[in-house]
Amino acid sequence: MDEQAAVAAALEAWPENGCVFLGASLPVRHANAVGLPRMMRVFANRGVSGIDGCVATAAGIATGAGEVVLAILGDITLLHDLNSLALLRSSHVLVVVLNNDGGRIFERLPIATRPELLEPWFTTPHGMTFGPAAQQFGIAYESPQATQELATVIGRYRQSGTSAIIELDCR
Ligand SMILES: Cc1ncc(C[n+]2csc(CCOP(=O)(O)OP(=O)(O)O)c2C)c(N)n1
Repeated sequence: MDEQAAVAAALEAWPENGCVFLGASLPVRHANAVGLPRMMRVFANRGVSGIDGCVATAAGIATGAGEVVLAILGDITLLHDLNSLALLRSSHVLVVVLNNDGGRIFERLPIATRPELLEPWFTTPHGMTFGPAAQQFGIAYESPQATQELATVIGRYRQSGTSAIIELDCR
């Protein structure tokens, strides 16, 4: 699935004044590129360096606001804070993970001219998907194949009061 189209569809499925957490790296840039379809409360982290603690932050926002948060994250960002999935049993967060198998922002940066360094030290592909992690933490899991299906899934979990990991194959 195209990442930017996925971010646009996820935001389009979100209500006026809803809470959105945008992960560092490409998710926040995609959202900046496509824009918000309506007014929303948008959050992002710098943290120690950007991709750390993003699941915990989204859970904190959900708890503080007392409502569901849409969190759009990269796969490395989600892996970096995987243990915080335990918080999603009591905080209502819909994690949309753009799984492009690594930190693909680096393919757009000057380091991309050094292929011998790029993959082992920057993109760090891992080959993992998130169904088993969702199962381990007792969180619902969905893997919609198209943007229309993504919107339907988001709509369903927005009403449900339960958290979910919604994984998109962006490889
Ligand atoms: C704590 C921390 N460690 C390392 C980095 C360096 N870093 C910036 S982007 C990135 C990759 C993020 O990958 P992913 O979340 O999959 O997003 P994508 O680049 O594919 O959008 C890394 C490791 C960082 N920002 N923060």
